[in-house]
Amino acid sequence: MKGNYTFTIIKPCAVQSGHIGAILGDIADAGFRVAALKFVRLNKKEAQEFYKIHEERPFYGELVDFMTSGPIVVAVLEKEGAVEGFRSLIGSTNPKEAAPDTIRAKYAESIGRNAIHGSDSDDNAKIEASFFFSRNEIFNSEGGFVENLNAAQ
Ligand code: IDP
Repeated sequence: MKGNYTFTIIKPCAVQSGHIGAILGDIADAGFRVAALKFVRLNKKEAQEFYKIHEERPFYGELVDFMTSGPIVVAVLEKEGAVEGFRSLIGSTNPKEAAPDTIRAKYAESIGRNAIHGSDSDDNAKIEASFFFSRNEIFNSEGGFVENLNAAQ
């Protein structure tokens, strides 16, 4: 069964360009509820760990440098079929290939500086949300704690 939660990052380029409000507005307009939200800046070790899956890819160093270059907004979002729905909302990795009106088409500068992250599976949504948020920082629609994103799905 497809889950109801996903995880996102508004990346340093979009924060720096003043797009936090517009992007959160697009996310809300698409029917996602914010379950957790934080404004943070990663250090190098944290960025290397978060993107460890891309360690062997040629752009890994560039990605880590970029993701530590300024503050980011991290959030957990709730909607039925959240992971798939959110990937459609943000568009392709390369903004040149992203469908019109997607967040990357609107706010991304390049394939590296592509404005926003969205988890690619329910399992990764849980892992990525847990990287940034503790159990008492993710809320359900009644304001209670979401103990386990997978169990809640
Ligand atoms: P995704 O974010 O759309 O899931 P992935 O292939 O998982 O795309 O790549 C993770 C992130 O790595 C991308 O969002 C982008 O910021 C960066 N990235 C991917 N390909 C390149 C590249 O060719 N050059 C520089 N950065 C890249």
